[in-house]
Amino acid sequence: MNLEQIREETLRSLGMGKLNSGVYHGVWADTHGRESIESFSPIDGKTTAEITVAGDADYSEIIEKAINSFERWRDIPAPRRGMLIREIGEELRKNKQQLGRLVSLEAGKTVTEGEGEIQEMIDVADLAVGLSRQLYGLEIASERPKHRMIEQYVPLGVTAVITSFNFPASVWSWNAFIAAVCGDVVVWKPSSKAALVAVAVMRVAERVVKRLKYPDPFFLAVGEGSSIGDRISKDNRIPLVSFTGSIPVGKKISENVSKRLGKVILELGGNNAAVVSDKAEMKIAVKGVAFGALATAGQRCTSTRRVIVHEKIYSAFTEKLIDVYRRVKRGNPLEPDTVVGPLIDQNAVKSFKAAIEEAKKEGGKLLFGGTEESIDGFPGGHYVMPAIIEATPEMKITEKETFAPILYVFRYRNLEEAIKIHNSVPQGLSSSIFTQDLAEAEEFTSARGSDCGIVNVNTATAGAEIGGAFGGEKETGGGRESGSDAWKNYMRRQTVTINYGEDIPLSQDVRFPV
Ligand code: UN1
Repeated sequence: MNLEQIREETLRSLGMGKLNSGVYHGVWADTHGRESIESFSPIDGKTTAEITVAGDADYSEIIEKAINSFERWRDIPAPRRGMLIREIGEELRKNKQQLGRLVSLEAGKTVTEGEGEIQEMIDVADLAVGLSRQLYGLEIASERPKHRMIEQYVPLGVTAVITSFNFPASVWSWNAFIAAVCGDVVVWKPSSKAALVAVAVMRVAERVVKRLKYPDPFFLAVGEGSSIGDRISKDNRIPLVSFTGSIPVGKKISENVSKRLGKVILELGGNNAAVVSDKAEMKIAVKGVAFGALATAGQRCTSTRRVIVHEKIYSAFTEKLIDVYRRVKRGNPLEPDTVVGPLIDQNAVKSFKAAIEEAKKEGGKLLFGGTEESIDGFPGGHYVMPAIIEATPEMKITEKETFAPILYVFRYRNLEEAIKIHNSVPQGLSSSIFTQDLAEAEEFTSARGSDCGIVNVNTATAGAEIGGAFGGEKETGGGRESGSDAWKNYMRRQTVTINYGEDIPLSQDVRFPV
C-alpha cells in the first residue's frame, strides 16, 4: 500500500472521513459553516484530513454542556464510572492498530511507538478501573467526645486537558481517565498539530458512552492555543487546567489560572540527562541512551538531551553510540524497521538546525549528524540526521530544550561533578544513571542526587510506565499525572467533622457561655 492508500484505509477503518468535526459537546457539531484546520503528515507533508475548529459559540456550548453533564456524572458511583472506562479500554484494544497507525501518520511516530501510545492508554484505563474502587480518604481521631472526623475526596467539576502533539492520545488519557473515575468531566483541547488523533480517540470513547447510556464525561474543542487555550485558562468555571507543552506557554497558562486562583497541573519541558559511569554495563548504557535520545526523533518531554560520561570510558562510549546512530534506519515511520521518523514540521527542522549552529558557535564539536535530510519518495517530509555534539556545561544552548534529536555529550571525573552538571539546568523532568555500582546508584537517587521528578537506574530517561506519578520539578512545572496518588489532583479534599452527641463541645477547650 502506498501512503495515500494507507491514509484512506486508516480513516475508513476508524469511521472517519476527509472532513471531521473537531467539536464535541454530547453531539458532534456540524462541519458546515465552520473553519477547519488540516492534519499534515510529517512523513510526506501531505494532508490526511481536515478538522473543524471550535468558534466562540461552540466553546460556550461545550462548557455549558460539560457543567450540565458533570451534575449527572458525579452522581454515578465511582466503580460504575470505572465500568465505562473499562469498556473504553476494551474498545481501544480492538482499535489499537488503526489508532496507532493514525498516530504514526499524524505525529510521525514509528509503528511500534504509535501502537505503544495506544497501549499506554489501555494501561491507564486498567489503572483507572482499579482506582475507581480505591478512592479512599482518611479517618482522623477527634479530640471531642462523640465526634468523628474524616477526610474525603470530592469531584472537582469541569477540568480541562490541553495536550501537545508528541503524545497526542495517551497524555489525554493520563488525565482524562483518572479525572473521569474521580467524578470530573473533561474538556480536551488537543494540539492543532495532532487534532485528528484526538477526534479518532473521542469517537471511540463516544461510541462506548452512547452504547452504555452514560452521561458524557468527555468533550472536545479543537482550536488554537491562542483562542481556546487562552479562554480555558481564564474561565473560572474550570477549576483545574492540566497543560502539557512548552515552558513559555505553561507560564502564561499558569499565570491566567492563578489570577483566578484555579489549579494547574503543568507538564512542561525537560532537559533530561543520563550519567554513564565507568562502572556501567556498556551494552545497557549505549542502548538506553540511544533509545532515550532517538525515540520519537527526540520529541518526547522525556528525551535524553544530555549524556554525562565518565572520562575513562568517554571515547569507547561515544564511539559505540555513534555506531548505533550510523546503523539505525531513518525515514518512513510506517516501515517496520524504521527507528527514527520525521520531525513534526519544518519549524522543528529549523529549530534543530539553529540549535546546532548555536552550539558550534559556543564551541561545541559536532561528532555526528546535524543535517537536514531528504528521504527518497517523501520529498515533503521533515527529516534530519540526529546529532551528537561534544559540549561543556558552560554552553548556554545546553540549558535549552530543543524538541529534536540533539544529544550533548559532557565529560566528568567524579560522581559529585556529574551530579552538579546534571542538576545545572532549569528543567527537572527525567534522569538516569547507568552503573553497576550500588553506592553510585543510591547516591544518584538520594536527596543529594538527581533533582528531577523521575530518576532511573540502568534504564532510559524516556519510556516511563504509567503506574508512577509522572512529572517534574523546577521549570518542568511540578505537576504529577497518571499513576500513584496523582488522582488526588483531580479531586477536592474535604475535612468532615460529625457531632453525634447531645451537646456541642468546642475544640481547643474554648468556652462559649450562651
Ligand atoms: C511526553 O513526552 O510528554 O515516558 C510524555 C515516556 C512516555 C511519556 C512521555 N511514557 O517517554
